[in-house]
Amino acid sequence: MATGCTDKKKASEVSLKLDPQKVEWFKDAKFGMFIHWGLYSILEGSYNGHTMPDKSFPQGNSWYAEWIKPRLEVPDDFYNGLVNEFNPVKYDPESWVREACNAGMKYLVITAKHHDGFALWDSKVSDFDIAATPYKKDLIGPLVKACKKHGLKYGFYYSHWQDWEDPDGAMPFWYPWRPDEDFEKYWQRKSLPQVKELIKKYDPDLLWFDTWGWDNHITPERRDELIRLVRTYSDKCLINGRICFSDPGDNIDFLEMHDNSYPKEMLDKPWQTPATMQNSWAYHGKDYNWKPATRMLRYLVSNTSMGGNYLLNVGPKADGTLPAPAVRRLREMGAWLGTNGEAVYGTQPSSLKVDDGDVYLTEKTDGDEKYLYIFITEPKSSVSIPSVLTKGCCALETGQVLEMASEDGCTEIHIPERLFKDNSIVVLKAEL
Ligand code: JFZ
Repeated sequence: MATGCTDKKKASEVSLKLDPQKVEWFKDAKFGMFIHWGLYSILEGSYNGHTMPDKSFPQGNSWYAEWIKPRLEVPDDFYNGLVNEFNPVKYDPESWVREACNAGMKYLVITAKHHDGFALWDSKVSDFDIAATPYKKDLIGPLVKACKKHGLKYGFYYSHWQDWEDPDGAMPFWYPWRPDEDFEKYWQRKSLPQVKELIKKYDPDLLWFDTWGWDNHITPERRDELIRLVRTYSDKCLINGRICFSDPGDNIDFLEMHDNSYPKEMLDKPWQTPATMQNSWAYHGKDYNWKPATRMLRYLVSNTSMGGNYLLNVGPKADGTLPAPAVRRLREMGAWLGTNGEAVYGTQPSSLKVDDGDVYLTEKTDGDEKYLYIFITEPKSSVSIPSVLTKGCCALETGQVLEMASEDGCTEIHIPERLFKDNSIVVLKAEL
């Protein structure tokens, strides 16, 4: 089997830039699964009678359950002691991968280590890892195996900057600033070696690094040191822009939007939006703010129409099961993509523009044929396309031919009311 993991190259042979061909799979993938899972999953967003967000703590106003330790001021001993409780006996990585594939997702990104510093694999450079739990067994390896079996690309979120367990790792902004020479110790002792472990052990298709703001320890020099490390051991692994939020440089492979944020225009690099189904990334037992599947499909379609991907998060419970509301939404989205995926995968943004915020377009070339796909997200009786569509237009799901009329270089497509009766996004297909 082809592997991207390479033997150590000489420093002089390492190019910081990856061959753009290696990003093609990412551009065609459109839809991926993000997984936030770790010790914080045990607490489910609550500690000691307090539930996030809780404004009685100076920094408690956040839904992000993976941030519970600093935000609800959970003592180090208590939090780090959760290693003695983490025991995901119901973990079945193949069922996760099956849900991802059935949802129409083409890649998966899991938190190998989040800000709390806990590693989901048996790390040789830290004892704060899965090997210290009652479960003991590696969580990453079996997931990678299931991804390979089902043809899903896979990558790891790795918190290279924040590490709340390591005495020299970066802390949230309201803590005393970590002197740079201390941070350097963490960087050399844990951060770089763990990234190397992840690549050599699991050969990931991408790495998802995380920084924000402007003032942090990840300088362009450290950014390049990390990129060099990744390129030294892998000739396929993609790197996201948040490796150095303030200055990603020219050698990253794709841009990461802010959480749940959707650009209004095209970007000159491949990109994706990381997004939540609830407010929290990690499982939060009292976050009932589940987004409807149709809304999430609309985000997916909107990003696709602008050439971007949608990385949708699930937060598994500490026992290893996926929350029921997440599973139902994944299946609904997968059902829609099952009949409409032709308009999503392998498509490009269209050069045509429609002046209607509820309509999105993609295009696809298939041999000599060129198709236009029209996504209609709110009920309407017609849509006007700024092109003459002489070859006809139909509803993608049923093949029903729609009436249309051309005038002044535009085509008005008539849409039967019945098409909107089941409340999902309607896709039309036209030949250009
Ligand atoms: C980060 C993490 O802190 C969070 O826990 C989660 O993993 C998410 C996917 O990424 O959150 C961020 C990072 C950057 C910004 C906002 C939230 N930002 O730049 O605005």
